[in-house]
Amino acid sequence: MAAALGLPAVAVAGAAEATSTSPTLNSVIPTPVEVHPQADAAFRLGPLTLVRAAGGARAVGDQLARALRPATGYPLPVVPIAPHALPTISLVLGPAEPLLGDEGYRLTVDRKAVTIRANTPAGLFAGTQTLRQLLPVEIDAVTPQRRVWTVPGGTILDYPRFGYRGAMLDEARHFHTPDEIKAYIDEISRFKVNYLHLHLADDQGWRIQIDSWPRLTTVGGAPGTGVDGVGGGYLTKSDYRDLVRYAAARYVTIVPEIDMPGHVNAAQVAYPELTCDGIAPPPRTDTAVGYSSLCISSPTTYRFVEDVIRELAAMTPGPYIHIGGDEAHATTDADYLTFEQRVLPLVAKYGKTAYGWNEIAKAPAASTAVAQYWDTATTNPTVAAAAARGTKVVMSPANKAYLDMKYDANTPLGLDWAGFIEVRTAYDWDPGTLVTGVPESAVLGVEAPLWSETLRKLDDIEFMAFPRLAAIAELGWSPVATHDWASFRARLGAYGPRWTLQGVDFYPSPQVDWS
Ligand code: TNX
Repeated sequence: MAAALGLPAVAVAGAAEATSTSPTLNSVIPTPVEVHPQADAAFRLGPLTLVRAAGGARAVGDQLARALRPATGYPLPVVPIAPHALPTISLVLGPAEPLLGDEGYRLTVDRKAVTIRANTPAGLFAGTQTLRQLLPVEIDAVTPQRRVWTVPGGTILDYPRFGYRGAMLDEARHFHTPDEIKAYIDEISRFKVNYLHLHLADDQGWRIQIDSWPRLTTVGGAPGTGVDGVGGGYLTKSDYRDLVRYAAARYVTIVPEIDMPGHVNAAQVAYPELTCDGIAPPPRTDTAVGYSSLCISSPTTYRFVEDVIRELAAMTPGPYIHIGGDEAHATTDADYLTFEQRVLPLVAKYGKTAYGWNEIAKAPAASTAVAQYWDTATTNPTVAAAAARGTKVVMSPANKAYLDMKYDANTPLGLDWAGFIEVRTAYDWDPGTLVTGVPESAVLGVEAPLWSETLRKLDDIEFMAFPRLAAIAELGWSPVATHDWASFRARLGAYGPRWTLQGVDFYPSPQVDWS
């Protein structure tokens, strides 16, 4: 093609030595709805390739070009209109196609062009994540690589099974910095994960600035807070807003959580008036749960809760405020109901949908809320009854989706109260049929929580999250008919070198043949 146009030949010197095999159209994680490979239709990225993206597609085009430039060394200019003769990656919004919804896309690859079409920029972004996986693994290198950059020919039609595909990071037990959170956002968005839930307060620490209760962070986020006293730190409002923006640019929505009425020891250390006896409890740096409770009969409690919800809602453009509700073992059942009946509606007062751990399903007011299922049982009559009344459910069964569970007895990090979770265990379940009486129509999606009692740094997060997060992402995105361990295992094995090149410290599970 280049020769026919009188253009310089693509720099292929050394390409013959490239060792990795090029991916096929069937290599993508999460696997797409439909894949139709076409022989002899591969697209070759070269020094003259353009990225065509106009209007609402421009930002995604810029991001794609930025992602592809370092390894290829090609300029990849982003232009609104491209001459037909030049090899082009086109990102096109519309014409509207209902099947694709808000996040779907069509990808077409032939010799002349790669075209991604979607109804929305989010759909284009999803398509570009697919495209990155169709390029040779060296595309994830940070320095120029001499090799031939081809994309296999054919077409992909793709859209998600569930609208909610989440990851959760526990900021309370050990604080993770904004840069670490951003790295995690980059890593999860590669798999079309579209929500990041931040667990911002717990017994050991409080990690988000609240102006009307400043000691929450000056005391609750001070040095020495966190498990083992090494997790100090907190997000200022400006840090948080910056994270919200950073995530939004990757089509990830932040879900903030303040856990209540239990898991509040750090708040009570800062403000003793949040206890019933007015006496500050000692700060806690251990990993016990279930010992603290807000004072359910006190008006101060509700002033506090409303202030926190109002300030969180004001800095959160996303639809959800998570109010915890788990393991309230120091709250009586009657008090728990009183509390939830009063607090769940407060979230709606500030324009957001209430979200909580599955215990909130006990409260009638949860019928308009989202319940996060962390139970390990496949029957839970309370959650099933709530689902029948309208509660939507996000599936995070602790024995399958908890990224803080050890892979096996030898895993140096993590906990094991819900069992060991190897990659296959994380993959082999169906969110649409897991819990009796919670039909797929009641399931909003899936989330993989990562509690950080044992996790201090980004490498720790990566080691526990990957590869299992990819398994949960596939359960959330791909049609149930495509579910296939042998296929997933093979695609994962081929993905390993991408993590290596990105510097992601993944767990090399013995269940997978890593390339
Ligand atoms: C249970 S799961 C908790 C957390 C712990 C986690 C550790 C849930 C809603 N609560 O407080 O961090 O176990 O795996």
